[in-house]
Amino acid sequence: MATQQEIYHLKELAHDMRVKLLTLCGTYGGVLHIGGDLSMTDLMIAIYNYGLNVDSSDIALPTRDRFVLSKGHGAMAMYTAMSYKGFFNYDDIVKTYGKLDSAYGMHPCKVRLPGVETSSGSLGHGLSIAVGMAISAKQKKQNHRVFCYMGDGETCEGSIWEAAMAAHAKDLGNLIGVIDRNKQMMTSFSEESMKMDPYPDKWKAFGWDVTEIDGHNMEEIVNALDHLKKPNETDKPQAIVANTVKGKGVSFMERNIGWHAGMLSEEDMNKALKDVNDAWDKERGAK
Ligand SMILES: Cc1ncc(C[n+]2csc(CCOP(=O)(O)OP(=O)(O)O)c2C)c(N)n1
Repeated sequence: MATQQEIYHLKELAHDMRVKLLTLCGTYGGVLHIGGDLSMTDLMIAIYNYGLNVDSSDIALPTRDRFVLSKGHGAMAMYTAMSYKGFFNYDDIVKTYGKLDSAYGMHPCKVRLPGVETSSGSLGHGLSIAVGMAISAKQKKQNHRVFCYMGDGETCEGSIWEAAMAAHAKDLGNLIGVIDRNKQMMTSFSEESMKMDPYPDKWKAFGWDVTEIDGHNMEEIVNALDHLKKPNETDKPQAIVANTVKGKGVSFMERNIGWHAGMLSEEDMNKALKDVNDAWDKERGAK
């Protein structure tokens, strides 16, 4: 169980990460998947800096938890969350991010970045990879867990549901799916394109244990991570359906289809930074 202090520290990191993402988006001269990065921020901070059993000084430890970023366009959110855990130096990331031949690509490459478990970017594949990792761990009688982070739009891919069925069939209690349910895709709102609700029920129907949370409430995120069953306690794969907001924290980005990806002018960057700094001041004042 996390102490109040630990939760406050995670919130502090999430705020710092928002500032870093928005500053990068306004300064590096290229496009960032800023909408989806901001919907991931609280979850990724909590996963890497609280929930996952990983050690950046021993990245090949067989007992480490595995993390698969299926929503590969959220790479920058993952690199940043990992940097607080000591995997990467943030200044190194921003020096080359998104540039030709950079190790820190817009989508992650495990060959170039030790510590990243899977290359991704083409949506719909991560859960199948995670299922394979979880089957392998079971066969080897290893007790670590495999986390797979998906976008809700991504879960329109049929391959996700094939993998979900396989996870149930193979009794993968060591597999955890985290779904970033921001109800937006690249150019549309999810419910307009595909009618995904009742969304958590779909995972339940595929044999998964499901917890639904507010993906921007650090207490709820930490509580959901705390209550995950251990691989030796269940045969059911577990899903955390996290209700999130694309562009979270920035008034002109939230739920705005135009902000799947983009770059910020200096004026808009300052406006965005003021939004997140004001929210953080309010949060701190309430402490
Ligand atoms: C197979 C495949 N088709 C299309 C794309 C282009 N694409 C990138 S992000 C995205 C939207 C994904 O929506 P979601 O998974 O909900 O991500 P989020 O809205 O959280 O960014 C699409 C269609 C892709 N990367 N891979």
